[in-house]
Amino acid sequence: MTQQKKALITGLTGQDGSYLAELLLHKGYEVHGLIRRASTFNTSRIDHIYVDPHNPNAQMYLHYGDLADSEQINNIIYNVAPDEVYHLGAQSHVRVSFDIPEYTGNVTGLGTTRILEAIRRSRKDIRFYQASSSEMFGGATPPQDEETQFVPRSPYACAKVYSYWMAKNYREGYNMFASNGILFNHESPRRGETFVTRKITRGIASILAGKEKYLYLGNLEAKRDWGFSPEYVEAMWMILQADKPDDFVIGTGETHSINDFLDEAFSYVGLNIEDHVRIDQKYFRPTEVDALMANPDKSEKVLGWKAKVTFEDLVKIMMDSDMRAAGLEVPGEGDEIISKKFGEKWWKKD
Ligand code: NDP
Ligand code: GDR
Repeated sequence: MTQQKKALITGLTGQDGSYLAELLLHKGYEVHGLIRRASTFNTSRIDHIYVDPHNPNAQMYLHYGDLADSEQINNIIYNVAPDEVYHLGAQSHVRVSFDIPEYTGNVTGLGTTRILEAIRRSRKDIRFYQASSSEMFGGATPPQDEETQFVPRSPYACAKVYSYWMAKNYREGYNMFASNGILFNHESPRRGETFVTRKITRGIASILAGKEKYLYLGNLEAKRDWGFSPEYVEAMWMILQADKPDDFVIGTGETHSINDFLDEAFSYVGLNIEDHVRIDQKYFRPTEVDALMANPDKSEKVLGWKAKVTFEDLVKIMMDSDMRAAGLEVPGEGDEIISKKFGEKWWKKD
């Protein structure tokens, strides 16, 4: 019998952390997660998979800590002794990183070094996944791949570039299995409410429910390569199962503007954009990333990973979910896409 694998996830309570935990539990892993103490509950994305540790069936364990606290990180990595560490924890909001650049550098940048150091000091054979980002490409001309130069355009992106290089440095300097997944934007019904896709689908649901009249947004011209989070956490797992540590771009290979997203979402529910969308300067960024589009050829060739959910599918999946949450009747095309493309899906609640 093969031994049960143990994984530690930072950022367990976030969009990706919650799907990844579900995927790893489904694969039979024992899952450990770093969570922050908050004065209100911050576990809504993982409540449905949480089992009280007194229960003999419990396979997921939570550990209080913070990426700014190296002592606790050292303790957790030493005591848990995981086989794999998925480092997803970060101050992940690009616009917010302009307001709190130092904090973002500490958590999104130095947080990675704290984990890498803890691994190096405890057991160097632990496999490490770094949540790198297409934001690192910033001002580089699309399409972007593993060879594209980084041109970071925000404190967040600068912190991620630092983390990317630290992962590579520990791979080369200490022979550690440290890999970067350079993931392009990926969304889902669990996406944080202030990222643009979720803000739009949730905003439209509120308008339909008669709670709001307008949706206030910033730059509608920017283009992104948007995919579906559950598929992207599968890529993270595949990256750590590869024969050797390496860096991989993960994306769909398509790009669309915020305007395209609005068109698709408003037409899905039969509303008029002009009647409901207003521009507010406060959502613009001091420096913008104009266009991102992945060239994901390497991940398809080496990992066998390819996105199934298209841009149009994604909008429908997110609209159905937010309309359901608002107590509205749902068009249902998003639900159909999920069952057609995934059959028996491994994630439960959305
Ligand atoms: P989220 O913002 O949804 O989740 C971030 C997670 O990090 C949360 O669990 C949050 O905890 C945790 N966190 C934040 N600050 C700290 C801290 N100081 N100490 C410990 N934990 C902390 O991000 P996503 O799930 O969308 O993304 C996961 C990772 O992938 C992030 O690193 C992100 O930067 C990166 N990424 C994301 C992409 C995307 O399109 N989603 C694309 C490329 C990279 P809490 O719940 O308490 O706030
Ligand atoms: P991004 O995602 O910055 O790409 O980072 P976000 O959804 O915040 O912005 C995408 C684009 O939409 C424009 N935009 C707005 N954005 C927000 N949040 N709110 C608005 O009202 C609004 N109006 C227009 C932005 O200017 C931008 O061009 C996400 C995060 O998940 C990162 O952690 C991750 O690394 C990258 O994706 C890949």
